[in-house]
Amino acid sequence: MTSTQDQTPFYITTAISYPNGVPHIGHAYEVIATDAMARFKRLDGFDVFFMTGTDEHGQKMLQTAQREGITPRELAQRNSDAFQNMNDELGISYDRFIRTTDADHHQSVQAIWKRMEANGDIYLGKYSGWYSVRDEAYYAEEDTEVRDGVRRSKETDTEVVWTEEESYFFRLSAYQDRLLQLYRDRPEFAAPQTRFNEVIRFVERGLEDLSISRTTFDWGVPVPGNDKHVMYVWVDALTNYLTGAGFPDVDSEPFKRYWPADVHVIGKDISRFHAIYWPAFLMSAGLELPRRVMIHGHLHNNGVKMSKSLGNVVAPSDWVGAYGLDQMRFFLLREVPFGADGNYSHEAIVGRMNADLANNLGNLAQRSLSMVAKNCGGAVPAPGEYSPADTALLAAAGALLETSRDAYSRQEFSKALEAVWNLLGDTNAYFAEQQPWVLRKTDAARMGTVLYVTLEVLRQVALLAQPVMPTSAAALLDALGQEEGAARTFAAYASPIVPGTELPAPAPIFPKYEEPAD
Ligand code: ME8
Repeated sequence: MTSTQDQTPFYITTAISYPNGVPHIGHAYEVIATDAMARFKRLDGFDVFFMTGTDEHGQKMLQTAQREGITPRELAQRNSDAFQNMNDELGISYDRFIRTTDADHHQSVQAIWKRMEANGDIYLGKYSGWYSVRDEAYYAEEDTEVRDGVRRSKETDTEVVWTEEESYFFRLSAYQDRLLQLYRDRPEFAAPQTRFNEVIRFVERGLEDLSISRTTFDWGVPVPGNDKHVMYVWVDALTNYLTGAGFPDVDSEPFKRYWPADVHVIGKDISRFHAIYWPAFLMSAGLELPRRVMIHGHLHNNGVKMSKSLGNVVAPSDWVGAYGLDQMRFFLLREVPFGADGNYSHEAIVGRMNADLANNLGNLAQRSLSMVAKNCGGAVPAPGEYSPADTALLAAAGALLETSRDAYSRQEFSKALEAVWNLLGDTNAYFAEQQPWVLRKTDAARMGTVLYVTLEVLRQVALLAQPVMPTSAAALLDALGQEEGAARTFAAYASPIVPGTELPAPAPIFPKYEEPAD
């Protein structure tokens, strides 16, 4: 067993959610995708540090708390717990759940501020402009419009209010050239390309200095040396990624090991903050930039945006209850190409559960394992000489680890799963063609070979399914007699299933979805 120190580090994060409400399926989508990536890398021998959490300061939190008649700290505590519970219910393998009210984060935010200030990038001025509390973002006048007597951001449709106050500014305008140079030098810095292009166009239009403090409320981290001001919530929020790695102690082991982050996984509405502001702050602070910002799309309910007023917001736990956790994880990552906007409906979920999981995988496993139980003494049969069909199928399965690595390296989860399920389609065709149930009477040795090949493909499929469906894949690996530990990592991918391995009595892993009786 290699020690962690010998492994290549891999630091991955989600956005940190505003705990001004309870989590919905969009939040679940982001953590599930990031969790699949983290699990894939762990299985592939990396020393993974995976962080998620909650973004607890700012005006939006304050306003929601005031509406509810509680303190922002109480609101943050209540809903941050709800987010953490969601993570636990979804089997998210996070290493740290960070809260921006954590003491070490407070220090970290003040330290990045001081570094930016020491670099001459922060000055005191007066802010007047349009602020959206919902987005915690400023908009230029031309990016707003008045409809029904309310001025709104054209981009996000949220209400903006005229704000005038003394404020510290970050010299974002000075970073335009350096940012454009970064985008040219590192075409992988943000993905997918269409969303990266939007970021590049935005920077090309020119950047204004950014107001980074507020004086009208105090729910935030005080500005060092002037506690009339609290920091703009996005300076505070983005810095969570550094805090997790041990900043401000840049000489600490965790920092040297995990910074810069490998991937920040975020949604499309916050690409500007991550691909423009964040690298500019880090350049100013003299810190390395993250390697990649992966921007996913948003999920829509039957084609309609989720919103509280429409009452179509789905709670993640409802799906876990209705469909099962692994089924839900599979659906989310298989159905929608990561990066695109996605749609979900009961029919689409049931379709995937029945076709991909119950039929293509569950049924194949059940049929082959029951035949082994009945006809091979409950142990993996020994293969004879391979036919061209056996060799072709085993070669195709053997190549899937590389295909998956390649797809995961770009967070193309649906592509990785599509490749595995195409292979399952071929394996089902192979099983039907070879007719092991006929061979049982005519050529028992050949039946053994066909079952062996099928079990070996299932073993490789189960290994690759683990990041997406940890519990079901583990059940399948149990059924295939694979011990926990090394045999379940990708290092074991090319070590075929051992003839003679005793198998437990098979039990169905992916039942068909039945509509509940009224
Ligand atoms: O933006 N589908 O927090 P947040 C998919 N605190 N993803 C969705 C979604 C949907 N329908 N709705 C939201 C914030 N998300 C900030 C982040 S990071 C330093 C600070 C995603 O709670 C959204 O795109 O509004 C974001 O990535 C995440 O959920 C948290 O959103």
